[in-house]
Amino acid sequence: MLKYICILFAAIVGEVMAKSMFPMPRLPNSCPQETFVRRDVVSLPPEDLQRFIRVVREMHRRGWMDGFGSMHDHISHQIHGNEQFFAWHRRFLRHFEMLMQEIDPGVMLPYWNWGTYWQSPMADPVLTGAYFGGNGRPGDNCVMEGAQARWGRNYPTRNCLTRRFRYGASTGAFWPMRAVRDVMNSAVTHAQFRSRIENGAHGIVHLGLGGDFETMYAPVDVLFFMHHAMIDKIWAEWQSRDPLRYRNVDGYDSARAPVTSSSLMPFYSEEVGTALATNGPGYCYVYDDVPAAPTAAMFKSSRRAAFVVLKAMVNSTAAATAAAGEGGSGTAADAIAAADEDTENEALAEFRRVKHSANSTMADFLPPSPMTPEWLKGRHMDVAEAARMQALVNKVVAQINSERRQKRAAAAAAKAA
Ligand SMILES: [Cu+2]
Repeated sequence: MLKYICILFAAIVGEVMAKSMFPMPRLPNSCPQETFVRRDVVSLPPEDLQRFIRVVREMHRRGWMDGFGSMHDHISHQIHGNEQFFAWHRRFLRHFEMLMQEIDPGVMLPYWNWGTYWQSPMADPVLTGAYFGGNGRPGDNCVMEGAQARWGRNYPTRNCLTRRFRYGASTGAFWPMRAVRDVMNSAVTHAQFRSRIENGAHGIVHLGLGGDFETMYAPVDVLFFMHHAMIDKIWAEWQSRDPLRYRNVDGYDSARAPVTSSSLMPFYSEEVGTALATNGPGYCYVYDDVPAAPTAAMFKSSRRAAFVVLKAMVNSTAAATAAAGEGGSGTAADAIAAADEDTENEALAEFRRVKHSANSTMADFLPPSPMTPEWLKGRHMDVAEAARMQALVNKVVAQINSERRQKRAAAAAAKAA
């Protein structure tokens, strides 16, 4: 049994949580001898999905979703728009996952890979009644289908859980993974990478879903944790390309003080350095298609040296890791990136597109629409960086379109010959 540090939330979150205790389990000092893998939610077998849904419903019943929403809201300026963003959200997700495991120890937080249906998110199964529901209903924007159908919330006011898609019936496009990989390839420092991801691929999903999802209390919606698990996975993949990224951070916090691995994370008061490896002590997880951090040997401060022993990574990762370990110059992540040109994602997106618009099979993909300066500023985001990311994603989508046109032309020519 984990020991709870019960925090009386009244002082921080006001009346709403005054009577209830929001559990803050301490991070364990080591990991069990098992591999805990976070998977794509659509790859979960039905019984695992049902277990996950049962757990989050129980968390909701206990008022914990309100606790997460209010906590995130109250310190929002400290954890967005600066170098606490990645580490703090990793810790926050782990907090959520540990509370999940209080209810059912065998359940892991899955991620929502919005890159699969980036072009037409409304066709994403995750946004249907079979998973976590889509748009709120007309009028009051209440989510009426899926795992959170007719959920209420008590923070910041008593209401239903809401979503309101950006364009009425549509969220607009998200980022294709090829553009995300462009950012992974070009960013050198943590600060660069954080700013480019936060002000690009991350923001557009919050804006697209709208309603509670575009507010600072978005963690009242379970989908927040699955979206941020995807963001965390993207960070983990970028880290896996250079071992130093598991040890060092850079940039500044909200008070313009430098962030180092010994800076403390807001609210949790643990060092940023403790959150830099997903399989480090207390975190103890890996993503199904991201190489794990090398174990203790590379960490100088091995005061807590018990890392997860990794046995059962998925095949592609295991193979890529083995290849990298055999003296190859490329990293495991490079091998994976090379194998994954996102053709599958694009094919899936195109399949849906064709299905949904029979007359426009020749239509180009559309890039996400720009986030407005007002929207960005209200969320501690960077208008100039968002504009640079918009230019990047526009360019990548144009490349994808031109390749598709060439392919079609080649196919037509072959047919004619
Ligand atoms: Cu956040």
